Amino acid sequence: MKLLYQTHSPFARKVLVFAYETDLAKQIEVIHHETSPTARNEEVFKQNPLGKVPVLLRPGLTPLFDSDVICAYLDALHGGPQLIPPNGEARWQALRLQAIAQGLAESGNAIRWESVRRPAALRYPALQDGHVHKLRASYDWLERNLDIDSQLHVGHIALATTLSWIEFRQLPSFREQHPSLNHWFDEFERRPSMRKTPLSGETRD
Ligand SMILES: N[C@@H](CCC(=O)N[C@@H](CS)C(=O)NCC(=O)O)C(=O)O
Repeated sequence: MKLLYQTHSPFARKVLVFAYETDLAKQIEVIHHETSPTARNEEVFKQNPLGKVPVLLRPGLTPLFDSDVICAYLDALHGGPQLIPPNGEARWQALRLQAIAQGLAESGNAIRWESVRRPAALRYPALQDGHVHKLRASYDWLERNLDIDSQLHVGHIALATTLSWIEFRQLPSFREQHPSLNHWFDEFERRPSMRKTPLSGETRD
């Protein structure tokens, strides 16, 4: 399999960390692509009409996107413990945490558009403020609700890769007043799957 990837994408890294955690990474060739809505990447558009990474290319089968779908597919390929719990309340907790992580990455990206990516004359401070508020509210929510003691699941992977990217991009920090979240994240970053997938590079718009 091939993974259309980006070394500075939290969504792409989520898939690769998931692949390491499920021992599938050795079956995946990682191919870096730069993507931006203002800089069309033909190779990515050929596989995903949204022009976004990650995309998983499977021999003889259709391409898969986005990161949620690819993780669900990978979870069906390995023989270890499921990282997306198949049923019960554990399933909804894992998927809900994944949803928060996805939303954090999307809001972080919106903040970057309003602070560094969009030309200065086109920025809208109220929109940036609104997304900063979502980050701060989510950090508070995570401090109260993160299931730090449950078995590893997709939500943990999505959250750790997103928080790592938030620090990498120097977005509003989760470090202040969230001791439990901090401790959990620092521990998670020590996992080999995280160490093997460092973030690097700059967005090209
Ligand atoms: N919901 C998607 C989001 C993917 C995404 O936004 N990828 C970014 C890289 S971080 C991208 O390729 N953006 C290009 C664009 O928006 O045109 C997922 O979870 O995979």
